[in-house]
This record gives sequence, structure tokens and C-alpha cells, in this order.
Amino acid sequence: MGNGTVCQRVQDCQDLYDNGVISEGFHLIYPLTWPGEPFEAYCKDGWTFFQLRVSHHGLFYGWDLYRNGIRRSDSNSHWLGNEKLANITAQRDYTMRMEFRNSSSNITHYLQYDLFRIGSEVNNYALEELGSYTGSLEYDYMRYHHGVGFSTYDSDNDNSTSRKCTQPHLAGWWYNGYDNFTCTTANFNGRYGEPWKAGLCIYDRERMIADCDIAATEMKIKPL
Ligand SMILES: [Ca+2]
Repeated sequence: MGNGTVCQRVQDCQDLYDNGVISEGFHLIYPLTWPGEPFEAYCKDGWTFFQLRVSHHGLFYGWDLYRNGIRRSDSNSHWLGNEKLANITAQRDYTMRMEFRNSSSNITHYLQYDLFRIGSEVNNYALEELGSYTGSLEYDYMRYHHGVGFSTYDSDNDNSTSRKCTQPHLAGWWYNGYDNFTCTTANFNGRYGEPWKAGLCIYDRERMIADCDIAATEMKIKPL
């Protein structure tokens, strides 16, 4: 990709889309600060996915896999990788959208934020920016994770001093656990079909209600 004189990097799926690559699927992108080779990201309508879950597996992996990326060989399910996500979101301002499909009703819900950025590895890929919420749900399920570092079973960066949030919730995530209370209000990497707390669930802290009736999920970003 380029203008003939200066080679321009394909920063994200929006760049590809603008260049006419409009098919849904994995495509090579090359963020500005990325030190390695171009890598594949899942693209749809200009959105760059960093999480997609279409198969019935949990995501209970360690720091390095979440850092570098997790991809199923039998489906498009994946976690893009925190290092890639940090490099992408450092380039420009992105909106972030989370979607999930309710298993029994088949209704798709969404949570959207008008700004999203994660920190670098030295900051434990903390969820540094999470802008204003709009969405189809009354409760802002991601807000509780704003500002918190990413944790995996082998890297405990949550706000609970007495325990590891990854243990009951069995995934990698921006677990909070402030004052040893609730670890998460959106366990998007949890296990399919299991109840709270290991399950793929959302949790309303005010009403203290967990909803684990969730099938496919996706998390994606798009330049503002
Ligand atoms: Ca802890």
C-alpha cells in the first residue's frame, strides 16, 4: 500500500477498507510502531477485532498467550493479543464496540465507547481510556474495568490484595476486585455455558445480578 512515493503502513482494518479491501476475515495490518512483520487481524466493515468468540471454549491462558494472541484452528475465535492491541490503539483515537448474542432470545446487544486505549506492557496493558458509553443495555458493564491492568493466572495485576481474580473467573481480563469485592462486571473471556463466576457472563453490581445466557461475542475498534 502506498501513494507511490512514500510507503504507508496499513494501520488497521479501516485503512484496508478505505483501500478497497472490504471482505470479512483475517487480513494483514501493520501498525506504525509495530517492530515485527505485518500481522493478521480480523476485519469487518472497517472494524478491527481484538476478540471474537464463536466456539465453545474458554480462554484460560497465561500472560504470554494473551500478550501475543490466541487463535483457534477450528474457528475464527481469537484474542488478537495485547501487544498488538496496544500498538494499534497508540496510533490514533478509536471507538470500541462490544457485542454479544443472547443464547435464548437470539437478540444481539452492544456496548460502545467513544474512546478506547490500552497501555503498554510495562503498564500491564491497563485499560487507560474508556470514553462515554452508549449501548442497548441500561448498565455500563465495562466502566468498572476502566483504569485497571490486565491479569492472567500467572500475572496478578488486579486491585484485590488478598486474592487473584483470575481464579474464580478463569480467564484473562482487566479484573478489578477493588477492596476485595467484585472482580468483573463483564467476564467476556470466561467459559461458555457455565454459571457465574467462571462463566462468560455480565454482572450488574448495583442489582447484583449476573447474566450468563451469552453465546457469540465480539470486541472491536474503529478510528474516530
Ligand atoms: Ca490480586
